[in-house]
Amino acid sequence: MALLGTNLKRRDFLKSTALTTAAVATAGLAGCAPQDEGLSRTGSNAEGMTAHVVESDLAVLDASAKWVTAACWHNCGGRCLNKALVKDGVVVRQKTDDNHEDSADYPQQRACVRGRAQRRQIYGEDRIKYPMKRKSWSPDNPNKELRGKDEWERISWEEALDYVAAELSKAKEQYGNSSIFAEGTEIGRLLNVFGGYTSRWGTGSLGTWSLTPHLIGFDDGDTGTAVNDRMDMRNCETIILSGVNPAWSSAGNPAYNYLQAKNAGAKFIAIDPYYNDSYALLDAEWIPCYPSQDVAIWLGVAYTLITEDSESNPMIDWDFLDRCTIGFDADHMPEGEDPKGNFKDYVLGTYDGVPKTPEWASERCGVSPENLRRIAQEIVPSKKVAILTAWAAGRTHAADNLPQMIMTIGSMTGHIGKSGHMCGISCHNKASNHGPAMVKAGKDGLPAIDPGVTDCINDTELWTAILEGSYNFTGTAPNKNKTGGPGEIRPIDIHVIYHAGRALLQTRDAMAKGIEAHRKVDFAVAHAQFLTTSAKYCDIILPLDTYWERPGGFLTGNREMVIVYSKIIDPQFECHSDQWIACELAKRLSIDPAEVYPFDEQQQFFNQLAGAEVLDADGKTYKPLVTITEEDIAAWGVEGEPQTGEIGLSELLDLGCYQVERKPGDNYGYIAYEDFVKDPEANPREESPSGKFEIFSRNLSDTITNMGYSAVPPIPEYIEPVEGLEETYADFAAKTKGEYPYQVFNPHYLRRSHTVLDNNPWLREAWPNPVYLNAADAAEKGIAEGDSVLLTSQHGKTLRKASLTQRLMPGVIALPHGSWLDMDEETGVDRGGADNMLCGPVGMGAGISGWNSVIANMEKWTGDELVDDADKDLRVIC
Ligand SMILES: Nc1nc2c(c(=O)[nH]1)N[C@H]1C(S)=C(S)[C@@H](COP(=O)(O)OP(=O)(O)OC[C@H]3O[C@@H](n4cnc5c(=O)[nH]c(N)nc54)[C@H](O)[C@@H]3O)O[C@H]1N2
Ligand SMILES: Nc1nc2c(c(=O)[nH]1)N[C@H]1C(S)=C(S)[C@@H](COP(=O)(O)OP(=O)(O)OC[C@H]3O[C@@H](n4cnc5c(=O)[nH]c(N)nc54)[C@H](O)[C@@H]3O)O[C@H]1N2
Ligand SMILES: [Mo]
Repeated sequence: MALLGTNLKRRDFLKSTALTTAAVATAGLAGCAPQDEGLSRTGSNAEGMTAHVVESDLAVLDASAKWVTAACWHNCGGRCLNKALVKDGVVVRQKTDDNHEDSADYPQQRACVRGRAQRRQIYGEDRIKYPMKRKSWSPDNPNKELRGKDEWERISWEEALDYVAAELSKAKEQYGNSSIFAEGTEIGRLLNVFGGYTSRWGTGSLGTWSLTPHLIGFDDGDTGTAVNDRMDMRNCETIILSGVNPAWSSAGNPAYNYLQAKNAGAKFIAIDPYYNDSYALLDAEWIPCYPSQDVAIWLGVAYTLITEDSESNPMIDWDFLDRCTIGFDADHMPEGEDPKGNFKDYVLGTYDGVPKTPEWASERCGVSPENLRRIAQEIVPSKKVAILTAWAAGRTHAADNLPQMIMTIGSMTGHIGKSGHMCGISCHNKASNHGPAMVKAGKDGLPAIDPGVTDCINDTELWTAILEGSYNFTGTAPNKNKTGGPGEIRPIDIHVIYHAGRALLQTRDAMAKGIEAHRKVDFAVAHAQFLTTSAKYCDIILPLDTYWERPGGFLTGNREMVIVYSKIIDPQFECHSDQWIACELAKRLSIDPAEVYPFDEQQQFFNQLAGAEVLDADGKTYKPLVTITEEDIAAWGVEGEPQTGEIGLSELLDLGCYQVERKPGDNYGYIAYEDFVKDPEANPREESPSGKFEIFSRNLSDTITNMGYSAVPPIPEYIEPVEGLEETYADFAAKTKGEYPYQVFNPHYLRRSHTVLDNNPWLREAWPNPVYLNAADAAEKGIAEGDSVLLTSQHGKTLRKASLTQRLMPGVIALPHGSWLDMDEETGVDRGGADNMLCGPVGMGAGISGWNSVIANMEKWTGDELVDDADKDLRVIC
């Protein structure tokens, strides 16, 4: 097992050349191309790195070694094929997709460096190997204040499960089920049978794109706010990317897909505070802007479109506005509304006396007036244009109308619903390629269990609710139900925190409050693979297996393929799955485990295989994917019926991936909103009350305002964000800067998938995780490359080493998302660069986590110099 488990530090590691060569070759740190493919992609691949053949030690490739498809299950937006070479029960190599020849139309699903370094993770010496207990914790004397600081001791599974069951029972008896706060699908099933628990919800990834699009008719079913498929993107002349970085944050093929559009002749324009690697790859022109101010950008553009439109220079698609939208001007207002409330008059300042000119907008978004006018010229209706944005700009305060603003611009220019024209989201695992899934997994068949408790806390108040005893209840899972509110202040009295999914203490708003909340409750427990931030602040840690140690399953999200992974190795040490833990706890809580899981994980996987479907070549009908025989069913020891599909069960498991081949002109093309735009009367938008795109939406304004966080207007007006640009000034009009003069945003970073893989030594070596500063800003503060920098916000302090760049808008700091907290308990300063140390418990609009609207100060750190992450000790506690 301890194959990679030596605690080598970077310096020692580099001393051994032989070891370095072997490790680099096997981990794929140096390159990304599968070993035995031709160099068909010589330029940059999806990660923006040069493809190159890696060396390999052929000695391990003997007959007893077998390639098996391994899960790469993280939430990085990528869906990539990852194969492990297993010899004598140990993974000795990893590789990626070599199932078929690579081409732009039918690309391989290549894994990134993170995925290929996973072996270093699974075999990490810092795995939680046994149940652990905080030394000073006992049921009668919890010593709560020592959470996060205490030492750990190994205990038996029996003891650990008994403790956890006893604490759950105690909380239920003394304070009721709502006193248990838990996160995790599997533990959620158990706790629902146990009578319920308090859950959480948040706008997470999507920010303002989670609720708004649905309320205004700008949500294309399965895929959310959709754009056209990757083949159609090649028909665009101009592609505007506003806050889009697939090279960092959509692993797999999205950046490669954009490159095909470029090869087909498209010009790229980037509107972003950061000239990121995707823009560099696409040779995009850069229009720098401030973060969190995008509504102002588009208002400046809208003003230009309205005022410069004429018959000889048509800048507005009046026909589109007339047929497909309501609320643009006084003639198109919904019945019963004041005609003066229309969008056009707001932009012109007809009634409020403030025309939203490019000059007005420039002051609020940092884009020069000339550039705002030029953006308008670039997107005129006569051109084939894509206006694409990702979720980042929506993860900001006061941007609840941003999706509506983008939809309004797309409608004004007619770039929606036609080939070569598209407007909306391109992000995460659907980046650059929307449309219905061409192949999909079946359901696991587990019956839903009713929640016994309705309490559900928004992320922005998760920790303050625990500390203060009340919160704003806006419904159970408002984002899933696509509606929220009306808000209702409810008392809440949390005594137990149960972490069994997500990395909440690290990834939710207001981490400093989170630490306090963990030190307040009676008991905290985590299922964990490593001593993550959430686990560190608990009393008991239960050692969790990884997806490599489980029966198998599906990974989906890229419409063209599914990955079917298998078990790679036996569970390491005393690790177990969430389901096993739930069943063991059930027994101790007098619950029959069959009530939680009527059948096991093997049957769940089989059900997904049996129910999997693939789209026929007609592009319309789904048919079963997998052929299953009586023998398969007997060999698997499951219940099921034989069936005929497109591929045999063992062949599918061997390939580990089913990808539908695409060709130009096939039937799988997708044009978002096509039917609606062709004939809005016959194909109304189902979600919006008017059936049209609502540029004026009473539905939006009422629904979100009633949630009780802050008022949202019915048209896309500019609202000052809390902790936005204006708040960096003591006096905005006089332009005197204030105590927190910089804006901070959190790029999703290459080393990690959020917090996952942060502790991987190979990846620490590859990506140091600095804080990115504008070089002129740094010079002004006497900060040089590599200096340690203290960032201070109203909510906390964190340290990182500086990386100076000209690619960042002045006044803006980019602090990568997800770096593990490394708290100096003496000073309260985090040495880990944890982004949520700077974020506060600020809820606006639809309960938005506004991580990209944070303000801070920076200074050169005069304390001890920071140790590079790669030179830090791993957290080995057992
Ligand atoms: N400041 C700031 N905060 C942010 C963001 C930001 O940009 N800035 N981004 C936000 C976004 S977009 C997202 S999606 C969230 C992500 O927030 P999270 O989902 O909380 O982040 P992950 O790091 O992916 O957390 C997954 C956790 O689950 C654990 N895990 C892995 N497999 C299993 C398993 O089988 N069972 C259990 N029980 N646990 C498992 C991992 O070890 C890890 O601790 O963060 C959000 N938070
Ligand atoms: N390597 C890696 N990849 C990931 C993740 C990860 O943690 N690591 N997380 C995954 C997840 S769950 C998600 S939700 C996605 C998130 O993916 P995105 O929502 O796309 O977020 P980012 O990649 O952080 O930022 C994209 C771009 O937006 C810019 N930007 C930031 N704020 C603003 C703004 O206010 N306005 C404008 N115009 N631009 C802005 C940034 O500079 C960056 O260039 O990433 C996914 N991919
Ligand atoms: Mo996300």
